[in-house]
Order: sequence, then C-alpha cells, then structure tokens
Amino acid sequence: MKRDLAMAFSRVTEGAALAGYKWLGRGDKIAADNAAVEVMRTLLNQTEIEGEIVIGEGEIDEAPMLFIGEKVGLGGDAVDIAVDPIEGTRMTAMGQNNALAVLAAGEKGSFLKAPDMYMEKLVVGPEAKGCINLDLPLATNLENIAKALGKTLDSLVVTTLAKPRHDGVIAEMQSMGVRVFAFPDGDVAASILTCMPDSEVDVMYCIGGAPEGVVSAAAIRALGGDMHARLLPRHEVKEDNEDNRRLGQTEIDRCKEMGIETNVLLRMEDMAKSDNVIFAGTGITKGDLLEGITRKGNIATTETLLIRGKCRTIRRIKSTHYLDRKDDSIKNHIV
Ligand code: VTB
Repeated sequence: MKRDLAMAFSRVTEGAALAGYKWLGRGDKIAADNAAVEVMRTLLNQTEIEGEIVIGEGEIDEAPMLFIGEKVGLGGDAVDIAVDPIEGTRMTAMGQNNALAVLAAGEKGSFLKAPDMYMEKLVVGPEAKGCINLDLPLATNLENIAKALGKTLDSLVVTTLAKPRHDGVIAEMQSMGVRVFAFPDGDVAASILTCMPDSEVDVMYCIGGAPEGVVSAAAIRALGGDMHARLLPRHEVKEDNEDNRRLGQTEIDRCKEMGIETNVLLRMEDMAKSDNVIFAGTGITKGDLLEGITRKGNIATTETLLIRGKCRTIRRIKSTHYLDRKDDSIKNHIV
C-alpha cells in the first residue's frame, strides 16, 4: 500500500465528517449517517485504489451502510477497507462530544471479517502490551495492567461506555478504587486514547460494535498498543428474549459462514493482521481525541488523526475547507 494513500484517506474522512456535521444537533441520526456514507463512497471512488469494504456499519441499527463486499476506487493498489462513516450517529444527532468519521485500510486480508454485531473489548497502550487476557476476569486484568504501568489501582483510569449493560462492571471497577470515565458513546476514540501519550486514559473496556472494534484494532496496532476482544451474540448483550435470541442465532450462523466463532478470544493480530495499515479519523463534534468541526460562513476547519502503521507516524492535520468552491464535486453534500 503506497504511503501517499494516507493523505487520500484523510480526505475521505474529512469529507464524511463535513457531511455529518451538516446534520449536527438536528436529531436525525439516519440522515447524518446517510450523508456521511454517501460522501465517503463518492470520495473512495475518486481514490486510486482497487478497494473492497470488508467491514462496515449499519446492521445493528439498520442504518444505511457501505456494505460488506462493496468495491470502491478508481483502480490501483488492492486494499481492504473497514469503515465507520460516523462513529457516533447519535452523538452527532444530539450534538454530543466525541463523534468521528473513521476508516482503516490495509493490504488484502488485513482485517477480520465479521458481521456487524456486538464485541467485548479490552484495550491498553504500549506500556501494558502483552499483559492483558480477556479470558481472565476483568479485575485480574486491571491488577496486571496496573502492575505493568507501575501504578496503584486508585491511579488507574479506565474508559467505558455509559450503557446500562455496564452498570455492574462500572460499580465493580469503582469498588476496586479504579477511576472510570464513562463516555455516552464512541469506543473508537476511547480506545485510541489509551495509546496517546498526553492522555490520562490507561484502559478501555466495553461491549460495543464489532466494526468499531476492528477499526480500533488497526489504530491500536499502528500505535503499538494491545487489544483483546470477543464477538457476542445479541441475546447475551441485550435482553434475552425471543427476538434477540433469533437475531443472536443469525449472528452465530453468519460467523460460522465467515469461518469465525462467537465467544472466542480474538487478539489484536487476529483483527488487524498487518503493520501496513492506515487509520484516518476526523472529528465531527469536539472530543477528547480530536477537535470537532468549526464553521464560520462557508469556511470550515477539521482536525484529522492520520496514523501509518508501517513507520508508526502519527499526524494531526488541521484543514481549512472553502465550502463554496465551484469545482468541488461533493459540495452539495456538505454545504
Ligand atoms: C457501539 C459502540 C459505538 O455505539 O456500537 C454503540 O461501539 C452502540 O451501542 O462506539 P448500543 O447498541 O447499546 O446503543 C457507539 O457507542 C457509537 O457508534
């Protein structure tokens, strides 16, 4: 994968973020997702790649999606792409922090192919690499991570999602003395924060989406961190009723078809299989990882995190966009 593709991918997430921003705070998460998907598709199709979407978003909440197996690009390097045009459609619709447009790209076969279902995830930064094991209780993991970092449990910071399904785990961590930062949504940003030298966050633990997990794995691998995960059928995460059991069984069957299993430990290397990966993420709303979009008249600014795994370069790109430029083919989508 040519290194210059990184810049092209940052343009794709910038475009998707600007399209999503148009719907910021308007209460319509489907419209926001639709707009970002459309621009992401348009821009990927203007990129010199022979690309295939191998993991996308949308099935959990039946949002519009760049579907798995979709071919994108003008032709060029063969790349697999994992996308989340808006990581945080609800946050965008409700004007909450930490919404991003993200994608990860790698050579053919770089990413775990999995259905859009739930995934349990445990993420740490480089200093705790090698000392996590999701087959062990969370409490044991936290003790091992604290030891590796030379910290006491009461100085350890864990992020998670503030979802009712995590109430028990949050209480357990707090009773151990651990500080818990619970984000309403958005575990990609929360995961990446574990690897950022200027962040307080040591660990990310949650049950979130599998596409977000694979995109995070690419970024975490590129940043030298570590991650364990496990795919979970719907009825084991949400209420165990007839509907969710049926959906959960469909997920189990789809996993089988794809040659993978639910409830089995997945290591970072199973999800992001090569160092030659590129991660691009642009902030939509302001957050702990990235600034959000600001707009004054027809001038918008974006901030993008662009990571190349091969050389482990981390770039933060601040861009100014003149949205009324006449030659901008995506103008109508993002103004
Ligand atoms: C997860 C998480 C995402 O939405 O997909 C979550 O990975 C959905 O959880 O980061 P629920 O089904 O419980 O709402 C995000 O938080 C945002 O897209």
